[in-house]
Amino acid sequence: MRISDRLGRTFLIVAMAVSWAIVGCQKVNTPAVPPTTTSAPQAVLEPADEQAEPPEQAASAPAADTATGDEEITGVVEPPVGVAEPLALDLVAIAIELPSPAFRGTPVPLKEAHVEKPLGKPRPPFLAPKGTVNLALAKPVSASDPAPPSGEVDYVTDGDKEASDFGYLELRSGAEWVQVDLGQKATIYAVLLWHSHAEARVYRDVVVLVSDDIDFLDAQTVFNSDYDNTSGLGIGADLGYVETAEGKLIDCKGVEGRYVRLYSNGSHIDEKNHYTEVEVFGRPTG
Ligand SMILES: [Ca+2]
Ligand SMILES: [Ca+2]
Repeated sequence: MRISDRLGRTFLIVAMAVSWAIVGCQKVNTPAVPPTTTSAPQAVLEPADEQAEPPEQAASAPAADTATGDEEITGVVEPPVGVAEPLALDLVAIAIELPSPAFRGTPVPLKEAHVEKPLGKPRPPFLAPKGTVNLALAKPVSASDPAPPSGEVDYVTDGDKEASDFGYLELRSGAEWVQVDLGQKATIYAVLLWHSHAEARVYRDVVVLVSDDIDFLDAQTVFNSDYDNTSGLGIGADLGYVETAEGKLIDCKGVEGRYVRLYSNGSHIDEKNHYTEVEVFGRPTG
């Protein structure tokens, strides 16, 4: 018994010594950790500080960009953060020349579904990087209708946007399109289009695509109001709109492409398709 007691006490003493030694090691090791852990976060924080700059830019940009949202800014700021800073600061309102209004007010057609409520006031300025211009002016236009009943395809990019019975291109009934060749690949920030704004029409199944392929085998959709996929180009989530002298401005968020194709499928008044003018605001892609 005594021998076992002694053995037990000896074991306890040894065990305590070992545990103290372990604790001691931990206490020694513990202070050794902070220098490495404190130096590591500093290394992480430095780039984090740099990354914290964009929110400041974004916080200042929306103040002047209440209408178009942050998306186009983030879409523009693709290059490294340091390079993006001057670009973000160079956002300016694109220069839009509107035609004369052909009627007063913007009556919403009855029984036409999925149409946005008119803003009731002038459209706010649209911001895009400095140097953004209408690349579609005087550029060649083609159409799905080989023999348009009225007008010429050139009318779509001739710069004349006035409401006139003779100023627009008319395409046959059904889902038809016009296509603008910008001549080179471009970064596109907005498409501005006028069908016929002589009266408050709502054109149906308006779909706008951008592509590098002249046949649009691979294209990006920038607008689609064909909510029930009548034209077979996919279900569109965008609302239809009432045609006015302001035209329809589509935020393209910096999509890249050389060709812009615009579909329509008549209006709530008749089956005809009209195009008075199409403008494509962008910059040639460097
Ligand atoms: Ca025109
Ligand atoms: Ca439809």
